[in-house]
Amino acid sequence: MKYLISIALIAASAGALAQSSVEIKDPWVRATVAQQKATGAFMQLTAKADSKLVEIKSPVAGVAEIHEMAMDNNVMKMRQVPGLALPAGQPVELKPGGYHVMLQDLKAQVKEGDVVPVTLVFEGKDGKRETVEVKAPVKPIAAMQGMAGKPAPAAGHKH
Ligand SMILES: [Cu+2]
Repeated sequence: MKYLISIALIAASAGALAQSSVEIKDPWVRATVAQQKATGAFMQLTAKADSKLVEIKSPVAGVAEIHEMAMDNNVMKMRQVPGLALPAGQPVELKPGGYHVMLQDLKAQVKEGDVVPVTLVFEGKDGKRETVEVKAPVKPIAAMQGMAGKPAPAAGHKH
């Protein structure tokens, strides 16, 4: 038993050491309908020191790009940006209607309940690159209207 506990502790501290210099919170990918070829991935990034998100990869998509949404002549348009600046200590939101990761050339439908691996490449001020993989759960399109969702089935309802 003691042996098991120490293994668990080692695993936990190794996990902490492996933590990236950018904190990634609440990653998610928007579910698609059949035949849809593109979707968005969203998350909140907080860098410990000034850095940049420079590259995105995901096995579900042939092409992954960093996009921004911006008003252009009163029309909301999105365009690719070469990188996303992450100022130290400042949370940067990737969310519907703003910056997002565009997953294009999807190889299959992305369904609610799936978990999509997304690889993020960050570049520090010194030019050093760091690769971090996150597992982004797939949420239905309605999730963009808020995080409320359906209440969990009444767990206390026992017979
Ligand atoms: Cu886009």
